[in-house]
Amino acid sequence: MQNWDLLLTDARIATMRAGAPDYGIVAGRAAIAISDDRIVWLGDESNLEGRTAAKQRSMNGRWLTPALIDCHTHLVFGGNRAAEFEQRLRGASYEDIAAAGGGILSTVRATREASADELFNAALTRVNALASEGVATIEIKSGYGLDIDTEIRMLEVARRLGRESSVDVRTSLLAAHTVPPEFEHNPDGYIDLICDEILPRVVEHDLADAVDAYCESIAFSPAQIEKLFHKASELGLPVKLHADQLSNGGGAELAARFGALSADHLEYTSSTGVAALAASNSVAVLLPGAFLTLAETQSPPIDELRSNGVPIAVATDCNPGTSPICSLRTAMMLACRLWKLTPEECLAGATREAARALGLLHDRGTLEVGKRADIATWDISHPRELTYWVGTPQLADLIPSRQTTRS
Ligand code: DI6
Ligand code: FE
Repeated sequence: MQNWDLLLTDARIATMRAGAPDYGIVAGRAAIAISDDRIVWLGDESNLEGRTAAKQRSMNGRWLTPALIDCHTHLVFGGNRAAEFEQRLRGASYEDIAAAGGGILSTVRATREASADELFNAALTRVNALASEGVATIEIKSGYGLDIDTEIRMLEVARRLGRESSVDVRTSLLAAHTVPPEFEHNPDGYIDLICDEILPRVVEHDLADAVDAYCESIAFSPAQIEKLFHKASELGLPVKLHADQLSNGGGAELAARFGALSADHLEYTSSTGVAALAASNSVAVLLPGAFLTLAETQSPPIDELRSNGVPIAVATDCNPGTSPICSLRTAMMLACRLWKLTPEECLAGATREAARALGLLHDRGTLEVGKRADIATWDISHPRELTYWVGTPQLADLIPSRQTTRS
């Protein structure tokens, strides 16, 4: 009879399995067995039939869920934009500030000036904040360098965070975040620089797992992004898109045309855009932190996304401009309160659907045999509490147990 590495008993388990009702809850007292960091058995404890493990731990009735996944962050950056937040409170718009050379470009200036260690240390604090509330996988984008050296430095810092912190990091090249000052009058030239130099170098050094872009009037047009996405596809990288955040620029349709992993934001996406996403299997990544911070009033088309069967993920968008929010639990609660997602949709959005949005659903995001044993254990009396409390530490443990900081 097999001897597992670890057996967790007397647990309540919400598997979040696709298609399962009610959080995929395993009835009764449940157990989960782990070998080589994979889930090898899971079910009602009474079906264990005497099988044992090298180590056994009672969960004393605690709730277990898949560890959380933040599938959209910009958490490596220099400086901060608290002063712009004050300007916006006094009435300036995000676009006005960007047009005056602030916005993303002010973070670009601060990021270019920061050393790799400075970027790493500041970002590690944010990674640890997310980990402390149960996050085990984080996507991190570049996009505040907008030149070859700084874009690469950002991605190297993100990779280092994956090696030296407790979380697994997936990286996205977002060189097409906005037009850098050097190319103010030649955005097409900048797209060429990304296609001909930045992207090939990033691929050569295996620094990115995907390519992202910002499709917006203050950033890049669909035609410019198409060129970049063709190059990404040629080099074998999946794509994703900041789509229709401030206006309907056909972003969802563009993402769908390229079979994007995800289309993110979507406040201004039309019915045609939703239908295109549904046909493409792209995930809709909703970012309520940016909606709240920008005092946006146009909500993403939640009902249409739902009725068209588009998978919905929820993420922090942690960034210094539009979402200075380093709490996935807060983003989940906001998605409920602002857009009436159900608590179950939000938990699925921060586990299963977030894994899908990163192309990792085969490997994590639900508690199922064969998947990584990325498990969060909670002091709660029902998983719905995970999209209810904010700022209340309820994480008992992340399994396998992880040090918060390894360096
Ligand atoms: N959309 C966002 O919400 C962030 N980037 C993007 O394309 C904002 C980034 C910033 O303002 O620094
Ligand atoms: Fe973003």
